[in-house]
Amino acid sequence: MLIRTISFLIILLINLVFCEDVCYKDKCQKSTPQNRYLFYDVNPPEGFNLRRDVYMRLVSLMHKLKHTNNPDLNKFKLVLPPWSHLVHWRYRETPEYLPWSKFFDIESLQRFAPVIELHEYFSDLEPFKYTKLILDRVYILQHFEDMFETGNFEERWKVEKCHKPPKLKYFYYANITSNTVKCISFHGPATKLQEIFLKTNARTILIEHAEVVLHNTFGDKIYWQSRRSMRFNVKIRKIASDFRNSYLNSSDELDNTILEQNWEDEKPKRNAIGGPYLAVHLRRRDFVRARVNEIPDFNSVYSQISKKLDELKLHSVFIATDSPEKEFNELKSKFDKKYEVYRYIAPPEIEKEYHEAGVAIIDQIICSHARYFIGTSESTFSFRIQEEREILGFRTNTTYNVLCKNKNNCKKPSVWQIVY
Ligand SMILES: Nc1nc2c(ncn2[C@@H]2O[C@H](COP(=O)(O)OP(=O)(O)OP(=O)(O)O)[C@@H](O)[C@H]2O)c(=O)[nH]1
Ligand SMILES: *[C@@H]1O[C@H](CO)[C@@H](O)[C@H](O)[C@H]1NC(C)=O
Ligand SMILES: *[C@@H]1O[C@H](CO)[C@@H](O)[C@H](O)[C@H]1NC(C)=O
Ligand SMILES: *[C@@H]1O[C@H](CO)[C@@H](O)[C@H](O)[C@H]1NC(C)=O
Repeated sequence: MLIRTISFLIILLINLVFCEDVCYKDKCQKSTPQNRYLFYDVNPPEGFNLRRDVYMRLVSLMHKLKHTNNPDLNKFKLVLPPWSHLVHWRYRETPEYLPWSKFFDIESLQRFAPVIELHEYFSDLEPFKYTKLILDRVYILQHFEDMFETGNFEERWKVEKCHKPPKLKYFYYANITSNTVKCISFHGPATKLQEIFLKTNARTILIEHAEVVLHNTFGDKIYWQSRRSMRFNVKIRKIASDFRNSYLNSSDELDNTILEQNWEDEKPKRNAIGGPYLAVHLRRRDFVRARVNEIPDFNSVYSQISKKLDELKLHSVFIATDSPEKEFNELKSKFDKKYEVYRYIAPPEIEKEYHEAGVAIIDQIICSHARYFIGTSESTFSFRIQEEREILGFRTNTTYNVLCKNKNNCKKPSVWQIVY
C-alpha cells in the first residue's frame, strides 16, 4: 500500500513538473518537443476578408522563420484559429468551429509555410484525448495609446498595462486557457514579433489581436506568394465553376484563366479574358449607414452598370451583394429586358454546409472571373477580388474600378500589381 502511494505521489510530482502544456484524462505531457506553436486570434468584430489579410501577415512571418538558421525560431508552426461567431454571420448559439479546410486548400497553404489546424494540433497529441490546453504565453497586442497624439510611428513594442481586461479562455473553448497573459503595446511589421519569441522559451504562444501587426512589405514577392497560396478548396471552386458554366457561358478554358496545379509554378501574366459578363460587388448593409458619402443610390448604380455593359457590348451582369432580397429586387427591376441580371442564391444544403462565408466566397470567385469588375470603394471584400484577378492575369483596367457616389465623388482604388 505504502509503495503504491509513493509511486502515485511520484507520478503526480512528475506530472506537476512536466505538465505545462497539455493534459490528458490520465496524464500530461509536453507538446512535441521539436516544435513551437504560434496560435493567433483577431479582434472579434473583424470580418472574414480582413481575417484573410491578417493570416497573410502572420504566415509570411512563418515563411521567413522557417528559412532562418536559428533553432529557436525555425521550428514554429502556425495554428489556424477555427472560424466561429463572425459578426456578419447570422448569430448562432453555439460556436461553429469551422476548420480552414472547409474553405481553403490546406496543402496549398502548407506549400508556403507550416500551418496546422487547431483540431490537428490536438490529434497530433493523440492517442490520448486531450482535456485541457494551457498555453505557455498569451500576448495581447494593443496600439500605443500615445501613437496618434504624438505622431510617433516608429517600430517598437513594450509590455504595458492592459487597455482592456484579458479574456480567460480562447477560441470559444472553455478548456483552452493560460496562466501567463501579458499585454504588449506594439507597432511594427509581423517580423518584429521575433523579438518577443526570442525572449521566451515558451512552446505554445498565442497572439491576441493579431490585426495590430502590419505586413512586412505590402505587395512584395512574399506578400503575393502568401496570397497565391490561399487557394479555395476544390469543392467550393467547383460550385462557382458550375454556376459560371450554367448561367454565364464562362469556363477557364474559354476565359483563359487556367492556373497552374501548384501556385509555385505561376508567373505574372496579363492575358486573362474572363467570362462574357460584367461583375459588380455591391456592399450594402452597414456600409450604407456608415459611408453615406460613398455609397450611391440604386438609380445611380443602375446607370453606371448599364453604361459599362453597353460600352463593353455585354448583356449579362453578375451582382454579388450582401443586401436583402427585397432590396436586390428593387435594383434588379431597374434593368429592362436588354440585360440579364444574375445573383448567386445558394441552395439550402450548400448554405448549411458552407455558411455565409462559403456563399460569399462563391460570389467572390464568380466576380474574379468576369471580363470586367466593379467593386465597392474601400471594401475588404472587393480588395480580395481585386487580388484574385491579379493572380488570374487580368489587365488592371478591368479590375480596379469602383461604383461612384456621383461624378464628383469617385475615388479610384489603389492599384496593387503583381510585377514578378
Ligand atoms: N454573399 C455575399 N456576402 C457578402 C457580400 N459582401 C459582403 N458580404 C458579407 O458581409 C461580410 C462582410 O464583408 P467582409 O469583407 O468579410 O468584412 P470586412 O472584412 O469587415 O470587410 P468590409 O467589406 O471592408 O466590411 C462578408 O464576410 C460576407 O459575409 C457579397 O457580395 N456577397
Ligand atoms: C475540451 O473541449 C473540447 C471541445 O469542446 C471537448 O471536445 C473536450 O471534451 C473538452 N474537454 C474537457 C475535459 O472539458
Ligand atoms: C459561349 O461562348 C462561346 C465562345 O466565346 C461562343 O462561341 C458561344 O456561342 C457562347 N454560347 C452561348 C450560349 O452564348
Ligand atoms: C484596357 O487597356 C488596354 C490597353 O491599354 C486596352 O486595349 C483595353 O481596351 C482596355 N480595356 C478596357 C476594358 O478598358
